Amino acid sequence: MIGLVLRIDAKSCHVEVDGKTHILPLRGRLFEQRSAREARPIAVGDRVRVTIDDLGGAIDEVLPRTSRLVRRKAGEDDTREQVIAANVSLVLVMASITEPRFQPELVDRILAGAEREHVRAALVITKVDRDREGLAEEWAEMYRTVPYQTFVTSIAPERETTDVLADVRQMLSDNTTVIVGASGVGKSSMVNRLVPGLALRIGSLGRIRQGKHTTSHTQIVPLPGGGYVLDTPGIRSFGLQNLDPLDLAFCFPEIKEWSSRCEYRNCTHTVEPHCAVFDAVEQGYIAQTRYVSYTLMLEDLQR
Ligand SMILES: Nc1nc2c(ncn2[C@@H]2O[C@H](COP(=O)(O)OP(=O)(O)OP(=O)(O)O)[C@@H](O)[C@H]2O)c(=O)[nH]1
Ligand SMILES: [Mg+2]
Ligand SMILES: [Zn+2]
Repeated sequence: MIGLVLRIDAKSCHVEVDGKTHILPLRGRLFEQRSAREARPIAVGDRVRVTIDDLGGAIDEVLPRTSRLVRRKAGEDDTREQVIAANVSLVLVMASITEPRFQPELVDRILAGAEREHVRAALVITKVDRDREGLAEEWAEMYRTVPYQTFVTSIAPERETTDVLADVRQMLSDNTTVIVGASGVGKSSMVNRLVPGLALRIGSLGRIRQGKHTTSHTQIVPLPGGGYVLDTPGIRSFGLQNLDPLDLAFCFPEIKEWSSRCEYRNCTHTVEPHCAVFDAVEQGYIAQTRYVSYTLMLEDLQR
């Protein structure tokens, strides 16, 4: 039988088989077979072959993935990969304009992670009800030139962006979407808003200011109008690894576009003369913040 992994706990997984949820352990051999790079042999969104029997059953095999979103596992010395989600068709990067503050580098890192795996990405900038200076629209304009589809939202009852939320829902209904972003930006709140009756746990601002996370496990939620969303725990960092530094430019669509005009084919767009990317930054065709994110990620990869 084939099932869908809905959620992963320390020793077992929640797997949906024929519309019913089973809690199943993994066969030991799955740990032996996993690639040395991966911290865990299974991820939420995986399709699995399972046996269900009188004793409960087990997960026998993880089927090949159509896509994955992967980052370097958090922690200084850990160089293994963490697969955040498997078999997704859309990565929705979520950031708030304030509380917590907008972090362009984190946004760019996740976007680059999606590009690397050739998964479509889009951006939600939320809590616009708290945006006194109109910064959310400025950031959105910039990301639309990259180009990324970008939504500026609020779910605050009195200042809700109802039309834009309908657009977000429309996009999600066609996809299996993983929502990724820092803790406290409002990921679970957004999923609750889109799924009537759902009550995912939401953080309080006091806890968020103390750096406490609310969502502790990734889980899949089916949407009433079609599609699935994966709500994930907030992340502080998103590192890429096992990537040739020269391939990083391909993870930034606008840098890739300009790089064809650089004088050197192996240009890293940092110190080389006649670099079209550097000129495009100087002339304002590429945003400074995007270029800074690129150079910081490049330094990580060259280390
Ligand atoms: N003002 C305002 N607050 C919001 C909005 N969306 C969410 N919040 C608040 O932001 C806080 C955090 O929301 P969560 O949904 O728990 O954030 P999260 O991204 O799921 O956080 P983690 O699970 O820790 O990753 C809550 O207090 C929400 O009420 C919004 O559009 N405007
Ligand atoms: Mg959450
Ligand atoms: Zn260059």
